[in-house]
Amino acid sequence: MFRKVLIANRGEIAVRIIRTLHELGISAVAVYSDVDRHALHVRLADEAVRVGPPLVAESYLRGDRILDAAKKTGAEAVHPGYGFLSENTDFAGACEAAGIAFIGPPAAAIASMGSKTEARARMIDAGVPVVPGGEAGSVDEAKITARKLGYPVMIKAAFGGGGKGMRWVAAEDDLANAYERAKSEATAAFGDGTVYLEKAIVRPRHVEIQILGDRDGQCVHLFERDCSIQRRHQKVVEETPCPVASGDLIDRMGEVAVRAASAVGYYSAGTIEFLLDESGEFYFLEMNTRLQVEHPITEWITGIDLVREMVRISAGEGLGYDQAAVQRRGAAIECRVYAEDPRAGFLPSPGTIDALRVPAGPFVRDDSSVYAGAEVSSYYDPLISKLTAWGPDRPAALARMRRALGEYVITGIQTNLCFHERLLRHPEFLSGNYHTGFIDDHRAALIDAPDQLPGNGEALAVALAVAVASHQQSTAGVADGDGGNGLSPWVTAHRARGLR
Ligand code: MV4
Repeated sequence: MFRKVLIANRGEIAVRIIRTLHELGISAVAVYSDVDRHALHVRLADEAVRVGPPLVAESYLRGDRILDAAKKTGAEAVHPGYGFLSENTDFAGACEAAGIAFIGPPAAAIASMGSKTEARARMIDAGVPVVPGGEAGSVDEAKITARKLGYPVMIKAAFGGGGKGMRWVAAEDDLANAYERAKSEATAAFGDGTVYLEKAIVRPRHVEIQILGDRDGQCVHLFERDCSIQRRHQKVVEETPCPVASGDLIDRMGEVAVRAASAVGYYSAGTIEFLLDESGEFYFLEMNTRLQVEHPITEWITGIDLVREMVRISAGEGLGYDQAAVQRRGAAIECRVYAEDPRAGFLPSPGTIDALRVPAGPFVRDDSSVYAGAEVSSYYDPLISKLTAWGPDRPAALARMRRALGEYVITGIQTNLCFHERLLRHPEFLSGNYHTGFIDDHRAALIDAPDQLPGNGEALAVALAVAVASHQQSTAGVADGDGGNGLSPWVTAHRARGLR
């Protein structure tokens, strides 16, 4: 096993990785940019190395400097987390060439899955269902392909991601225009304007399967996550089980996911994304060759520490268990807490956190890297916390999440906590019958609706902030600083937000 590992990342995921390293008795090396000098991941690590100025291109994306830091500190392996260099074939290759283990999949598997057209071809060969599609080397070829597939179709960038270079085309009249736009967007974003066509799936759900494989070729799946609650290709809430999927469907998706990973010689943790259509058919979408943001909900239902498994596999250890030994229990949900203002079009809201009260208690986990007085920088992702909760079934997990959200207080910046509180009370979300268009379809109820305690919400919020900032514990039920409304400063935050 490794004695020292460098974490090539920042924020909550760097903190989360350091925690597992410490549980394994491994020394952790952090890297940081100038604005992160006082960040939690730096404080928690055993050593830390500056890698550059705030801009990611000059710090967290500088593979050369990060490798130098690993060599200098004697780290035997690098964990890339998610984002940044985590799916960079050259970086993975450079680590291995330098004799430093890359805690992730082989570089060749990252490369195969990085090209959507190559990935589709490999998946078709492996017998994995993909969305029917075809080539679109010119507008004329696109027309022929689209007629074969039938409208609506999607134009997609071969090297795309995150919805960039992607266009929905309802009818042939719109094809030429959409084609040119997708092509120029793909060229600008990915330096390669190659596009192809897929038949459009109407109102799909995004359901993904977590897999784990070792270097001896053993591979298992750890069930699914439903990630359909997204906004502009940014996930907001994830849950497991998928509320509409039968055990039989998940067994079949899991078997296909293992086949997909094995077909590219995959090892480490990875995720196979599927679109699930309204008739219950599923199609391979893409593979994420990294640890994912939403991995904690899988940890909740399986009891398996995914980071620990990645480290063990990278060090050459076998999985040591088969599919039958991977059992699921209960339900889990994640709410991503972003520093953003839903009422201002979800504009990022960087700044200094004044008061912070983090939820805790039974079966609640908060993965974050913030503290009272911490600065949420505009240089990086506005994700400040991943709040997850477990319950024996979906209603219990949701009730726990509502309880936890009600404890959460963050002042000094805007957050989407109120959005989450509303989402977790929305009848349609509670029914489990939602799809990837849910947030757009329910904007009014989730964002624009007025507070349910007119006039009072603001005063309560202020009273609460004062209470938390001064660390008043529960001695006085009705404290002096209650804002004159007669309510305890420890009133739950969702009441302050105008929700029950
Ligand atoms: C699709 C689709 C419908 N039909 N492909 C969006 C991001 C990219 N990774 C794939 N995406 C989609 N591909 C076909 N053939 C609908 C989407 C899509 C989507 C997928 C998953 C989660 C949220 C989404 C939101 C809008 C569109």
